[in-house]
Amino acid sequence: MHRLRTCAFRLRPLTALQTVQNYSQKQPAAPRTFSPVRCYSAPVAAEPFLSGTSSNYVEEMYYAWLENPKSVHKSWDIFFRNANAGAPPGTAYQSPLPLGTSLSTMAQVQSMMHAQPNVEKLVEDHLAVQSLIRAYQVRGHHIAKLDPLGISCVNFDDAPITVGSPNVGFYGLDESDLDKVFRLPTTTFIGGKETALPLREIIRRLEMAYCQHIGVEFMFINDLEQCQWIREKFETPGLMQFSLEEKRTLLARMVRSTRFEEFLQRKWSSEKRFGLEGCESLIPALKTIIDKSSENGVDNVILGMPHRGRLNVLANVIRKELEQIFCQFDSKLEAADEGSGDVKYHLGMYHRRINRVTNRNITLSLVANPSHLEAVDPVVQGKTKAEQFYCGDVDGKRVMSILLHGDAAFAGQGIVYETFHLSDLPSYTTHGTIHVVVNNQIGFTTDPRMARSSPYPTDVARVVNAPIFHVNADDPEAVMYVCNVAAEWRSTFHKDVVVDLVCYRRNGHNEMDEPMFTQPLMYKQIKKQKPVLLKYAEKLMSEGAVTQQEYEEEISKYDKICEEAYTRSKDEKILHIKHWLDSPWPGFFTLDGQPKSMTCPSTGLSEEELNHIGEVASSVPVEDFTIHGGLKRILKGRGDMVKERTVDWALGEYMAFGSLLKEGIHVRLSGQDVERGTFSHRHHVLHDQNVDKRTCIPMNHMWPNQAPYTVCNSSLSEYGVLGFELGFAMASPNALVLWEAQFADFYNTAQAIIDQFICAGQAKWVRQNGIVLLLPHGLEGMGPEHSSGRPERFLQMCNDDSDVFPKITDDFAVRQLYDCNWIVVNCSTPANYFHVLRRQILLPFRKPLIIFTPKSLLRHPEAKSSFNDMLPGTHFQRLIPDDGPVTKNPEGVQRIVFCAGKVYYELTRERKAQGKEDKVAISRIEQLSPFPFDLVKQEVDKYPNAELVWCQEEHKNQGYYDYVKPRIRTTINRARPVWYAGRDPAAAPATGNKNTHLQEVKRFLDAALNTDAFKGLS
Ligand SMILES: Cc1ncc(C[n+]2csc(CCOP(=O)(O)OP(=O)(O)O)c2C)c(N)n1
Ligand SMILES: [Mg+2]
Repeated sequence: MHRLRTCAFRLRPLTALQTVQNYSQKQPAAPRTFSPVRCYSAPVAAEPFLSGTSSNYVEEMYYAWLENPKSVHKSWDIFFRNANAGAPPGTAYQSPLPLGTSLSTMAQVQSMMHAQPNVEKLVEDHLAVQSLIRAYQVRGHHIAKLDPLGISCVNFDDAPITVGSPNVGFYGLDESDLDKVFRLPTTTFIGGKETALPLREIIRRLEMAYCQHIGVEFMFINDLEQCQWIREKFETPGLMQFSLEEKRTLLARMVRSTRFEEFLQRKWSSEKRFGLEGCESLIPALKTIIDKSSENGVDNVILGMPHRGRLNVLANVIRKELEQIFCQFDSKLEAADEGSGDVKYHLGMYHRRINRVTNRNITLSLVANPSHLEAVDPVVQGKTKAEQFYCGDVDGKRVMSILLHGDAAFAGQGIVYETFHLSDLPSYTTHGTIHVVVNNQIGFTTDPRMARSSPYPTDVARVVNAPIFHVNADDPEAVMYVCNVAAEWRSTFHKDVVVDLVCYRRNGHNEMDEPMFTQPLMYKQIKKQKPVLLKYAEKLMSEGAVTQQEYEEEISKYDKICEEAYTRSKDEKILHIKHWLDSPWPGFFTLDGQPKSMTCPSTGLSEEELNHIGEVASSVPVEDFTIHGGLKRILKGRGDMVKERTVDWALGEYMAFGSLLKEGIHVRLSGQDVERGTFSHRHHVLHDQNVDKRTCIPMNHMWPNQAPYTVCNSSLSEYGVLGFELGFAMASPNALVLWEAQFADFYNTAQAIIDQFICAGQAKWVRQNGIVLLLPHGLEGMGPEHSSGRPERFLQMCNDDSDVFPKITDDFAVRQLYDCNWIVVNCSTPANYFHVLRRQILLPFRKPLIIFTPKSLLRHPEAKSSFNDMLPGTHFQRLIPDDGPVTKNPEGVQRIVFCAGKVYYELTRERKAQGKEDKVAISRIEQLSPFPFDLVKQEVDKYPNAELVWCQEEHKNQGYYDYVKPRIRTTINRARPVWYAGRDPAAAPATGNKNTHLQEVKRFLDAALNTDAFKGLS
């Protein structure tokens, strides 16, 4: 840190290195190279007086000249005329002629040029000034005073660059030019109403705009209108003026922010709270963003944030009742809700109130999150998108998100990048997020030199051309200013923007930590640092904006509020995590938050509905639309199936989605290549073969007044997109939201979303979520990386007890679902897939549903279902018993093979080949978790003399075996062994060798069907 913290700031113009050398050797200004300007008929690369940065200036002149040749200096007039007439490089420029001279020949002009050296200098000087202005715009932030501690470690490069009046020589100007007046280009607003200013004033104003407490990074944005907008916001003289009232409000907000932390510290000095000390201006920053956005029409703000300052944000931004926060510090508080709960600085919140500044209603929610830094980012975006969707806010004018970040996490976590890349995609955009970074220049004990390779923690935002406003957080007015601009940016351009609050962390990582162990010099400096509230109060007092008495009154007023809330908090005996819900679902539960029933109606459909959906699925419901010939065949095949009253996998899915849409349920399917389907079976979006980008989604032509269907190919991100869909599903229970992995193997890059949110979300935050994961799974000889969705991992995280045979009641099946943390299924028939999707919505509560979906079964001739299995009265089958010859003589059955998924078809084929259809029963466990104890018991009771085998295609240490075995044993009271037929244990999920694959299949099928295989082993 110490090497870098003393680094000199540098500003470098865009001219080539030789310019620097020339300058240091005190030679005249280096010749500038020319960057070609559009529209010239003559090549101009060799014009001696033009530099790479002058093209804007020249272009401006050129357009002005085109409109009116008299509007530019005579020298430019001649230059453009010559250039347009085709003058060779180096000859187009001519010094202007004295008035009255004829321009008859080139030679004459040339000779005049040598007689007018001052004009050449004038042009060069203007270009130099332009270059200087641009240098400030590009790199002013390098020398802005951003770090309250003055020890910033941002290191840009090693070029020896300087700015400011003493260094104008660097641009080919000299001291004598400082008082000369220069015309200002249209790419700056420092002039205000003036069009020309003395150089000295130009520099002063640029320093004011770009080199004080605000550093603006925006010149990488390749949109001129956006750049001009930002320049205007920061360059226009006198913009950063605040009214007395604004200053007093700001002070009051700083008082709340500061005194809240002090209050917690006084009352609970040994509790972790990840206080905000050192960045107290975060609170006015967020309030400013919210006020401004509310003024611009936003009425719903969804926030995501990490630990730092979270309680303060809850108290002073979202306005959670203080006693609700304080009572969380009481360890004797009893939990009122089921589930494990979470620490106070992870809980979410939802609050609707009046914004006092704008007098408009505003809903604020803070999304609950795990410790996993930044994991909540895509979740917030998904929830925001859903809220926009449900209120018809198509361009994000009413609903917006704010994401807070720590400096180390923002730079380090890849999910930040993945989330940024969703920001402009049609089905994922939330039309601009405001990011606020609490840049305390440290992450736990690691300083930035060791934590990132980029100069700023915010550089990741540049990939989406988001402007970045760095601001010294010890200057609350500057903070308020940039936050206003950020909110205006979002409402103007609907694109992401970053506010980087450069601050410090007054304490250790938490209140218990000793920072001097690892950052001694930084913390010596921090100890000397006057608290920002004090600094700001002194400033306002010296300006006469407030009196000492008023300031003290403001403090005691807030301290009193805290004390009173503290007293009330002692009356709280019970902790209701329900009070911390970030996404309530009004009307879905009873008033006390319970499901309205413990039943699930039949998930079947009428014959007419099945026929209708089938017809739409096999047609093109718009006129004059040419589809691909191959697709015609596929649709015809679907039509034939409908006539035969059967469905395959894709059609079964169609039936489920199409029927839910009729019932007003929005269906959203997202993931990589889901529109066609990775395995080319789905085809939910038809593409006109003759008209570019003309598409048709038949599912949206299903019924009058149906709910909309969204199907969207996603970016190539699992973590980001799954998080997003989880957030989308969080917003409403009346939507079926599905995320499909390309192959299930890839889901593990989203593991944090699965572990932290999907598996444990309800237990931690009493928040239900009905997201569906479609995980294409199955060992088909495609090698280790396209085979397994790792069912063992999902099953291992199920919360049901393997050793307890549950009490079987009438509502057993539904109650089991209610009690579980998630549902894991592997359906072997399209009808069952259809039912489980519909059940997901018809249940009176929501649970995540993990479906291992097939690949080869998509086209397997036997993997089809009859309409009969989907009619009214039918339902999802948790276990599909064998209904073949074994049922005729159950006593004679020697073995029951339990299995799940596609291996069933391999087993039945082999059983037939071996002529054992009356000896071996094959029973499919379709819902692995919660485990169908009741149905498994019925099966084993049915075949009293059968030995029990679990067969799976996965390796022994993978798949379902470790989960089902103890549960089957519990079901039979451990009276019989449960044998294993499957692959041996292995590190990789599958072999890369096709031959080995086939041998393995043969071996385990033999074991599964050979009734002598386990003789004598018990
Ligand atoms: C994904 C993840 N990895 C590691 C941690 C452990 N951890 C908690 S806070 C922290 C430092 C965070 O630094 P920063 O983002 O700068 O936030 P600050 O605490 O400084 O506000 C770390 C590494 C975590 N919570 N999440
Ligand atoms: Mg930090």
